[in-house]
Amino acid sequence: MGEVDPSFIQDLEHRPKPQTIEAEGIPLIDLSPINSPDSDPNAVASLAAEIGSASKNWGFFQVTNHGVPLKFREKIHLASRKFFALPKEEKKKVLRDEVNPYGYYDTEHTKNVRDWKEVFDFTVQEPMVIPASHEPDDQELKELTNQWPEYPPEMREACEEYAAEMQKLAFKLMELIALSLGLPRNRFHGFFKEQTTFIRLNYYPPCPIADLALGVGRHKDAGALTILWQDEVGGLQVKRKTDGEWVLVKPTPDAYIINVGDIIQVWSNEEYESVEHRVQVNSEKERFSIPFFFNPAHDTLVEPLEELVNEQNPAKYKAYNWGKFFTNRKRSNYKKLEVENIQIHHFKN
Ligand SMILES: O=C(O)CCC(=O)C(=O)O
Repeated sequence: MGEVDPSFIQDLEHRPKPQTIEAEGIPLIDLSPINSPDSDPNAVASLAAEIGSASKNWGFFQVTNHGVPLKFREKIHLASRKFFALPKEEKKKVLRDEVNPYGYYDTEHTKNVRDWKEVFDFTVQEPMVIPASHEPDDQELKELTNQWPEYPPEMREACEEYAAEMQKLAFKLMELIALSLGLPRNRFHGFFKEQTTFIRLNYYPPCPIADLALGVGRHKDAGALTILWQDEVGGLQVKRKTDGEWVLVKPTPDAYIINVGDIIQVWSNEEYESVEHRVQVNSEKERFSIPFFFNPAHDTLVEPLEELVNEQNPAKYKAYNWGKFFTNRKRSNYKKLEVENIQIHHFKN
């Protein structure tokens, strides 16, 4: 790349620092108590408490012994490598756009600055039903389906198998989060009978202006929960709650990184917090990552759970319609908008 497109350049205050602190403190949590056949209730309770304190103090944690067989992750990672190695014209045969947001894309913007990355998105429950527009009075819905590339031929199978494993892990994590909040284990299940969950394959090519651009600009995840796999290159940075420093999440082999999204922040009435994160790019190495965004049905009215509010702790948010929020947020992925994209703080009481 000779002349770099200025749309990649971050404002001075958002550029990555040359030296980044490694986040020693991000909890590494062993999920074996829920993955053994005769799970001990005391071990599950202390696991839930660990997840609760990580969600409160960091908004992020890593999990090991998560029950996802390695072969599924290896298969999707390999398919992803093969897909992104294809010529642009081939990848663009499954280009995503404002009509169908699933498929390949290389000009995504986060907070109105272009990200140094290429992505391939697919929905987990097909068809995905969402509002046809972000306009509050428009009741029309639309159905979205995936676009699968011809190459590599195993892409669809690899993605679908991996999605099924992620679903299982996501439900287990939501159960632990429910227990950690003193709620019945299956309290969240009803919200995910129908889903707007999707998976993204991220590819970050080496970047000649790694000190000026970001792979993904700072953002919080709008959905309920994210389960992320990152390769050994590293680049994910989390804004530490205690001092606002950007700290690097050191890759842990075979672990998944979990972060609480905005919806859990609202459901928990801010007991847990959705934390800002971003991706630093590398001037020499390419990097791959695979986030799974666990999102409820489009018609979910997101509001603090009634069991968690009372006179002393009144609801901190007004209810909002998830489908409209999601559709509105997606608009800013395609073009540089003149306004800040929609955030949960717009619904604060
Ligand atoms: O690549 C990563 O580590 C994180 C990606 C991410 O935050 C995103 O795709 O929203």
